[in-house]
Amino acid sequence: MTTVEAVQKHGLAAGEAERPRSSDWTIPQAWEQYTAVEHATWKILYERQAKLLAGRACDEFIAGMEGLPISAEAIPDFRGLNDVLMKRTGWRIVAVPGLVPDDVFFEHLSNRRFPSGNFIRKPEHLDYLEEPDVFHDVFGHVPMLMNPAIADFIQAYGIGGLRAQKLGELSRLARVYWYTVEFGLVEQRNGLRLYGAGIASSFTESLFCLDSASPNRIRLRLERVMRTQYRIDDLQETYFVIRNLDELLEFAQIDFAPLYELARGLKDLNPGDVLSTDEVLGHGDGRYHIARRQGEAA
Ligand code: HBI
Ligand code: FE
Repeated sequence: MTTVEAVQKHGLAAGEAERPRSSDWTIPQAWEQYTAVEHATWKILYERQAKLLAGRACDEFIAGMEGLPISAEAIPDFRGLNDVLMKRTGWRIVAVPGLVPDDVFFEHLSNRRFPSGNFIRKPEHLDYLEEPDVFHDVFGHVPMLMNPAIADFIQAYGIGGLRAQKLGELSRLARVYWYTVEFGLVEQRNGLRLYGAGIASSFTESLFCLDSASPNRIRLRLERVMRTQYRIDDLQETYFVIRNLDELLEFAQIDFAPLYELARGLKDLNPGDVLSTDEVLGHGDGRYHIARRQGEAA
């Protein structure tokens, strides 16, 4: 989602009151200023998700979590996370007030800096996110940044994002990020596992993406994903599945320009579309989104 879309959709962005003075939008995490209520919110979210992710998140996600100084007890201090992360993959986390403009986001990623919201959601909105907060960004994204393949892929996305902006192809590239880094599934020896941060940080979606009969699960092909619109305000209708995380590493080497060209000649797809050319691992019955649409029509 672009910042403009987010602001149009949700009204004033959460960080609006304290727009940063620095051009890269970074602010201090100000770890000392988190309140007891904020640490308690983290604890509720952490304990709920940690339990759920055993047997659902991929091995690399679990290994990443175990390697980090991250626990239920408190919102992590970025300084401690960065000591470990820097040594492992050369990434570090920088604090931002919420969504940042696309070019600022890409500039950070292309330099192996991951922007993380420094605030945490309100306890009365545990499952509602207006903008990425510290739980989504740190719990969802940082374990995977411990993995070399994802680490390189996200940096390549940053570099590719700056290029895609110039080509006017940002929406197509953003779909690749959405259906991998945010909502990706991967095949592992014990079955399908989640690795996307949008799923890993969501109670409802970490169940839905693997256990529900509703969504489609389709083998990921780059040119297919680039054509596929996504929803930012609800569970996904389709998840795209990779064979292993090294597949993402291959994408980091590919020149996307010819793929954009190809996709431009074809029409965009709706989130729930299934094509005859798809390798379908599971054709969803769509019951969840059908019910939603009936509810809206009533
Ligand atoms: N800013 N903090 C933050 N986090 C995001 O995930 C993010 C962003 N700005 C732009 C953006 N994502 C997307 O619009 C791009 O990936 C296209
Ligand atoms: Fe995210």
